[in-house]
Amino acid sequence: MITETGSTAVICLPHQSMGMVALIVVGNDLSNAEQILDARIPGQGKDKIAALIEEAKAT
Ligand SMILES: [Cu+2]
Repeated sequence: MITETGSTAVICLPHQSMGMVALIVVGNDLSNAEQILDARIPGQGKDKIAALIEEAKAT
């Protein structure tokens, strides 16, 4: 259970390079989005996380 506001990236280790990632945003808090973007996520996973953050910002 996530009880604090903020954003958490969920990364499937074997498939992250194919984009199997997710973003959990609690309380519409994207204040740590830059830290998530700085994380070393290979391949399509990085692009997918960036797209999910942009989508969350737009909602
Ligand atoms: Cu996977």
